[in-house]
Amino acid sequence: MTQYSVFDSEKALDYVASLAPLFNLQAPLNCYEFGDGNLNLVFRVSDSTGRSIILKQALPYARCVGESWPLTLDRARIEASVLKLHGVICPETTVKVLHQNNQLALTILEDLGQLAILRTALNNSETFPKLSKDIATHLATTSFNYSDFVLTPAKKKSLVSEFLNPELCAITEELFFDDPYHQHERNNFPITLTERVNALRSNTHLRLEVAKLKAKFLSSPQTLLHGDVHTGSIFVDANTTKVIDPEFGFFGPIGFDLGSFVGNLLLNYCAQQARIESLPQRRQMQTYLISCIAECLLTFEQSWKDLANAHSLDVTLRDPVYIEYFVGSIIQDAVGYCGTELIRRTIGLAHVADIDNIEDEQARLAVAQHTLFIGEQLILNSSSCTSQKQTMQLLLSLLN
Ligand code: SR1
Ligand code: MG
Repeated sequence: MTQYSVFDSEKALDYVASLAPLFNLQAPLNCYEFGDGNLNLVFRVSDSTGRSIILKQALPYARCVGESWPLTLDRARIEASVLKLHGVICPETTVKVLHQNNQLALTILEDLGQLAILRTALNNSETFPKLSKDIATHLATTSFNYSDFVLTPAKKKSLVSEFLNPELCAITEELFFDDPYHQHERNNFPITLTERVNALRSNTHLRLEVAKLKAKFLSSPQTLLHGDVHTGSIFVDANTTKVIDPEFGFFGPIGFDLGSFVGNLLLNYCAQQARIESLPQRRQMQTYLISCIAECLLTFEQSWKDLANAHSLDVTLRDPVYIEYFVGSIIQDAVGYCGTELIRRTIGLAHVADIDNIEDEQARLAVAQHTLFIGEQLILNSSSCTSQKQTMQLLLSLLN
């Protein structure tokens, strides 16, 4: 079976059955599709003993829009390859790839069904003690090891060309940096936000900062990014954190992944205002989210400096003064990208369930106003944030 065709449950089951010994599965097998993401098909195949695996297949179009938005199948190769490279560095926090077939645009992955999707769990007010440290360590360690501090220039250039990923980068370039700041049919916001959106669009300082962030996204191959670290790309329980879904992976600015993650925690923070009625319970959840952000930024900052001071191979970049400067610039970028994530998830094409599932229209609107305000302020003030401490000072001033 080498010619690409879109799988249904039967085809997925047959494919897995043909390789069953590889996954230690015993017949009879059972299969169903349960993907609810924006882009792909996701099947679970389980056996008579209760063992199971996940088969993920890329569709030749964006699932959330339909066949009118064609999309490269090569994203399946990118995703499996990023998982393998990140998995070598951070096996504990990266979902395991069991099998990869680039022609069929499919990947077989370990089943993480015993864990929860972070977005769903946060929306149910669940908290996870290891989450922020795990994600910060994952992002710091993978980004350091695929940066110029470690890779030879030749290896780095060869990897950059392996992970160009132009079509998925174009989605990010447009959805993060173009659409929200212009009139575009893909944008999605209630008419009641029009005045606020127009104010964002006519803010020349904001547009300048967004243009700088886009330019950096386009032209700064600093490391092999995941490219889409939102809370739907993370599985969790009390002891485990696993990152999935890096089909947007490419060599880009290190602060992008960190900013996306923090942005999603902030989206949840704002949404909790309308989700949790009881004031003490809401305060508890929001305090947890802020402490996650603080711990994540601090762990990232310290880990990156420690790694760079101890393990940099490049004779010039390993200068402690440069390392200090460079980590500061990552934090600054992360603050800016975090702001763009808040804005695009509020008024752009791809929203988050945290906000969209708030039933009360007025409450939902108030949350959207809040995320737009925080997003805008983070973008405008990112140049004053070159450390965790400065970033937390800014954030706390915006949230109180
Ligand atoms: C058309 S894809 C929309 C969004 O879903 C993905 O998960 C990315 O976040 C992308 O921006
Ligand atoms: Mg995804």
